[in-house]
Amino acid sequence: MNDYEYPLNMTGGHTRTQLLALMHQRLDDARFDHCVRVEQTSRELAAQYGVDVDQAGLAGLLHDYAKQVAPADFERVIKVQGLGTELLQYNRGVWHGMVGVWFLQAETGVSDPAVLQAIRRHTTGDPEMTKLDMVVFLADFIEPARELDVEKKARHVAKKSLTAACLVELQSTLSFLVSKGARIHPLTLATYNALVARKTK
Ligand code: DGI
Ligand code: FE
Ligand code: FE
Repeated sequence: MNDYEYPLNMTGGHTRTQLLALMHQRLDDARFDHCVRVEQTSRELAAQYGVDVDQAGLAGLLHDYAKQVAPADFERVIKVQGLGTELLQYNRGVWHGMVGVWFLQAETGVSDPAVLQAIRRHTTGDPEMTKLDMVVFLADFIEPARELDVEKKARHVAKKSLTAACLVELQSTLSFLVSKGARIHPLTLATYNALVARKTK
């Protein structure tokens, strides 16, 4: 399928094929296929924006590893690890990245700090987002199966500016969440404001 391999010191000693098998234990086929597409898009964006292609590809591949972990299991980790009761007010949409890395580390041994950070930040973003974090954040939104007009717009903007394309994504996510009456995580808002400031600098 793909002829690349990741450095074993980034993967907890697993070959890519072994990582795919581990992912299949946690994810249904549709989510698994999305992850492989995000891997490919992350590698392309990384090459375009001068980011480490292996870190981006690996983070893209693994970004939704915990997407289908049971909510009760997330709640247990949030409590046991003392991640704060505020976090309990959200749901799997927010938890699977920032809490999901706990499952990823425990079950795969993947330990590269930059890779884990990009996964942790892939849903809300972070005001201190690095280029690697932005690549994975954006790849999730513009992978080839994403076909909404706003996703096409972000794909187009991504040809010129990583920051501007991430802002298109955040505008869309925030509008969507507000339209549903959902609680906005403070990091989602802080990231939006930080990227607006970066863009106007
Ligand atoms: O995991 P994916 O579906 O590929 O994409 P994602 O990780 O970017 O987003 C997962 C969900 O998280 C999506 O439905 C929107 C939601 N989300 C993102 N930011 C926030 C949020 N949900 C709440 N309640 N608050 C947020 O700030
Ligand atoms: Fe996700
Ligand atoms: Fe995703």
